[in-house]
Amino acid sequence: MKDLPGTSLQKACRLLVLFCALHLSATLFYYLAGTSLSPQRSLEPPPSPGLGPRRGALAYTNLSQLEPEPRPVTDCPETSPLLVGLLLEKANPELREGGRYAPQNCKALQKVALIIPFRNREEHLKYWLYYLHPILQRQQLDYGVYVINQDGEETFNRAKLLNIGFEEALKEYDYDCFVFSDVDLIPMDDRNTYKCYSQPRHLSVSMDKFGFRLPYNQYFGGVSALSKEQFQKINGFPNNYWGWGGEDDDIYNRLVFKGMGISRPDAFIGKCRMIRHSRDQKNEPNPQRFSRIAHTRETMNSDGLNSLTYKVVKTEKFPLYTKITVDIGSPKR
Ligand code: UDH
Ligand code: NGS
Repeated sequence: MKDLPGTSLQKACRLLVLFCALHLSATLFYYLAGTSLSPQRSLEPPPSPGLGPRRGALAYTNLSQLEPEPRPVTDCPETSPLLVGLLLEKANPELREGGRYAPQNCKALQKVALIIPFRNREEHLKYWLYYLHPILQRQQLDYGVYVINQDGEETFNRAKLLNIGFEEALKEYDYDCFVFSDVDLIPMDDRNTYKCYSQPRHLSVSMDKFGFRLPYNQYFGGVSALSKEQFQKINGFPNNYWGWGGEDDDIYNRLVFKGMGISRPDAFIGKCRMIRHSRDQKNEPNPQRFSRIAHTRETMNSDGLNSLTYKVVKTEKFPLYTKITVDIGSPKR
């Protein structure tokens, strides 16, 4: 019996539906099997926030496998290859002769002359140079160190030596700031910048020997910084304080009489140590100091830079400083 045309169409449709159902089930099977069988997705470590690109488990395994085997520790060589030789010079390779320095990667904001009054304090000077050079370089200053050495055996005169330092340093370079420092004072914090400010600066404000505080409000001794203009405005420092004491009080008076105030770092940043020592010979307390500081106003315009006389005996350029030995005469008797 021959099939009717309608019946064969029905058969063809059934076949097609069956084929589609089969195709769909196969697709579904492979899809489901695919998700549950991909191992790396479920085993990966969670991304660590903020740690950069995500690394897979494979990467971790490989990295740990690459770690070197610990090597046996051998003896250090007889002579260490890390030694540099002469400490002070080698530790400051960028210094120019005479204790000059300027930063290489930027232009320093100030040209600073460091002036040290000096006689027979070689040990202290070594400490000062050892500590100060690295600090001054970190402070990015264009600087030079001038040790003004009083010649002969006459009574010491700190302020006159500082005046001479000002004049002599200016002959060498166009300094715009002058830091006057005793040889035995070492700052404890490098944020105490050895530079000048809009007002004269007192830097040694918090000394160990005074229990890290000012001995009195007007104290201006130890380390101070004055710009060229500030120094000239007060006619420099007095020349006639022979022996210990009072010259720093006279300088304070001069600043006040010329309408200036004192700028200071805070007591924490201004901490410094004084190298302990006994009193020097020929620097006994000056008995005239009290009467002199009582008359600063009258004397300051005629005693100072404009009355300064001295003779340079010798100038020596050492790697870490310039030493100028001077004959400063004697007190008027
Ligand atoms: N200075 C010298 N040589 C001297 C005298 C003074 O180089 O013979 C210089 C030096 O830079 C010193 C500065 O001048 O740091 C101030 O002098 P100073 O020693 O008179 O002042 P200081 O406050 O000592 O350091 C005061 C006497 C301390 C006696 C302590 C007794 N325990
Ligand atoms: C004052 C002195 C200052 C001196 C200061 C600190 O009495 O010159 O002590 O001295 N003034 C007079 O004598 C008038 S110190 O303790 O550092 O030796 O700087």
